[in-house]
Amino acid sequence: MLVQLAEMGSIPVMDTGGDLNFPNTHLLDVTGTDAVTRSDVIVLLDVEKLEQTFTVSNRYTREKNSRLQPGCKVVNIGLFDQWIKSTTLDFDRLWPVEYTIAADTSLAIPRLTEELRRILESEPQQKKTLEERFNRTKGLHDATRGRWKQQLERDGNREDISLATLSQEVWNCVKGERWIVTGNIGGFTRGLWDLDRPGSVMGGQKAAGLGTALSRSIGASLAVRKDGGFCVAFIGDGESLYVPSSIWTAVHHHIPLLVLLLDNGGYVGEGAHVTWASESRNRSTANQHIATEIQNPRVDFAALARAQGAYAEGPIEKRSDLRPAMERAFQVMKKESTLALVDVRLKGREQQA
Ligand SMILES: Cc1ncc(C[n+]2csc(CCOP(=O)(O)OP(=O)(O)O)c2C)c(N)n1
Ligand SMILES: [Mg+2]
Repeated sequence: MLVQLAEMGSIPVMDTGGDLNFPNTHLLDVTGTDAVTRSDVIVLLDVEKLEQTFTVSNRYTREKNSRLQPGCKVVNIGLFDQWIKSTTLDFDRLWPVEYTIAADTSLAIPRLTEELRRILESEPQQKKTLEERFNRTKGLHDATRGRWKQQLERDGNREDISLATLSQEVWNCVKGERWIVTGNIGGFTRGLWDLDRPGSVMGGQKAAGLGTALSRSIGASLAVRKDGGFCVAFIGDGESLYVPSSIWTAVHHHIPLLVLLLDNGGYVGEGAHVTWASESRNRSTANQHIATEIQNPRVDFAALARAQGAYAEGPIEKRSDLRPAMERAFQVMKKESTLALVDVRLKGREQQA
């Protein structure tokens, strides 16, 4: 539906990181570009957090700057406004919009498409403008996809495992299957995979609550199991330790799930924040490791999974070991309909998000 609307008006489309509604392979997909900064009209369809979408914020100083150019008109279509109440943590600061239209977007999009068709039929001179916009958008799309590929190529000589190479290796293994992916590993699944099947991405987590990743992935796998599907989950080492017993649940119920355990030795995002905060206040960083590192000993995640009857590989540190280990895990997961985990040691303190 959204593809039809976009193609009708040569409209660039941006995904804000929820469930997949527009293929990343489509030439009108401009996710991850600065298209929003140059728009004069923006239509939001089921976008929940306007401030997050429209501002660049500095993680540390908390300073926020609007990405919209002056005079840009925003039309908000969806139902999220209906549940706004009491706490701004749920929805950010209220963002000024031109119109708010309460609607089920599955009904609104066909209506918009029809209306657009009617207008374009009566204004054939618009054709050239649409063509020009299509070409500009295609250029933006290709350049962005190209940058993700370049990053992958740059990591090509590394002996250790980067997020780009991990993402690509997993893709090589599962493409053509009925997967549903969760965890965006620094944007590389969006950047390198072909996400073109509705329902193939399980999007963002509310409140960023740790402990949800494993259990949500098991739920997703359960939902697609009857169609021969399975979930591919990229999960942080810290995150996975919140509810490790959910591994047992997946094994017990024969739920197929491929877990790529992003083992960077701790709460690396948190650790970086502690370091930054200490440095900016002229304090020592000597205690930065406390409550952020999970080391001495490192956790043997493969053993943790095996202890609960799951199949496991790892820790894998070398890139050359990754593909065979993943192939083995993948085969067992499919054949035995169970959870298979690959513990991937990330050097260079790579972060999950
Ligand atoms: C229930 C809960 N407790 C604590 C936090 C704070 N928190 C955010 S990220 C994080 C560490 C995550 O570590 P990991 O999954 O290893 O990811 P990494 O930063 O290493 O990529 C913590 C503790 C949270 N979001 N939710
Ligand atoms: Mg970690």
